[in-house]
Amino acid sequence: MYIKDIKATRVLDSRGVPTIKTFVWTKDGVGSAIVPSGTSAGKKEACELRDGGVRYFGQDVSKAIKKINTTIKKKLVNSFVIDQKEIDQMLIDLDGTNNKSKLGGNAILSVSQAVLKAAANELQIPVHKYVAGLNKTKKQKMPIPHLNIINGGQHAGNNLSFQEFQIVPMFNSFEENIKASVEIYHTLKKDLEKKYGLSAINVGYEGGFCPQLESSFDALSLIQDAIDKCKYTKKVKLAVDAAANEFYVRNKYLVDGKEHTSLEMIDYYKKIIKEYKLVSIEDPFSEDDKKHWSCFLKEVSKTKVIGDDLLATNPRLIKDAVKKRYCNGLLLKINQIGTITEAIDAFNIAKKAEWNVQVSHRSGDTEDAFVADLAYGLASDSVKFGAPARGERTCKYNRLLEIEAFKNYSL
Ligand code: 2PG
Ligand code: MG
Repeated sequence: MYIKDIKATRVLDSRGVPTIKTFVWTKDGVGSAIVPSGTSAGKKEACELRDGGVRYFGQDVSKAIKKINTTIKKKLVNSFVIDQKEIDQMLIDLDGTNNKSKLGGNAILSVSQAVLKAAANELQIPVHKYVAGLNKTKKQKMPIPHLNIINGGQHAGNNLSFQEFQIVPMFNSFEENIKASVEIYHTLKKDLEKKYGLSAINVGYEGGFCPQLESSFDALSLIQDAIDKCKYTKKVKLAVDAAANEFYVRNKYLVDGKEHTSLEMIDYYKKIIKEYKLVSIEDPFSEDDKKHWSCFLKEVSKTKVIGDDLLATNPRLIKDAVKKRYCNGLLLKINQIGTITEAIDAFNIAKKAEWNVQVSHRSGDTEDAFVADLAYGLASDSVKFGAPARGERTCKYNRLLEIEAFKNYSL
């Protein structure tokens, strides 16, 4: 049950950027974890330690790896591997900063996550079950997937201002949800090719298509048409991640080629909600425009307003947002905060406030499917892992598919 050794090495994320893979060994087992990385990252996220300089254009992580292989290893070897909370606290204390800038949030998370996997291995139970045990989840459940099938913003080489246009299937099983999503994805692909030519079916960072469209309305209409064509109108809804930080310039929002004030954006969102019955909108405003988060929340009733860059999975920021009523949903990204324990705290604070919690991947992701186990183990309301295409996205959907298919088996 004790940690015998820890080693980290450099691997690549889905954008071809270096990231960290860490292994944690116990006497009889091993756990490993690869950390993801964001492109449209919020300002309050845990610091990602990168080398700078010329290697990998400054993106290398050799310093962070060295910290794991020396300082962190020295501190954690001989710790009890199932003491997740204590180990995470040791990592936080060892770092000693409030944004994990000394050791790097990427270094810390890779260790925190690998420790969890090593513990589950040691106990010979599935990772999701171990997560459920950590947080005393009463009943594990399959989350509702949000699949990002048109990419824009920083994730695509097109002119769409919003970053993600998602479909939200609401069938009774995860398998049916994936089936419907795949059918819609391929229908959309055919429609795009027919209407705009082959270049429209190129995909962005998260596997969604990136057609050159005039506005968010066009993107939502195309998706709605594909849903209707597949006869899923009643069961599949729409959602958006605006990622508004990215188009907030000098107190204005640059959307569809025009400048909008915050109040005009409220009207814009109300219009798309009305027309497309969105189930959720993520980051409708910049993290620096908090006032309009609260104004907006007062005006929407059924649509969930999800905070991502605004909250950075940070328990302190989430508590503040609950109090000030900025939003009613949390996007949970473990690398924004840097340890599993703090991510679980974030989850619990949000659930206590009766918020929706959506466990999320990053645009720079990897073949590590841990977030699928985390979502199922915590019984999160929903997940977003990108399109139903490309390995770093499908490995997470596939993990939930296999968990559902073999419910009575230990995997
Ligand atoms: C987001 C994420 C993931 P990134 O904004 O929600 O989809 O993007 O990882 O680039 O921050
Ligand atoms: Mg987001």
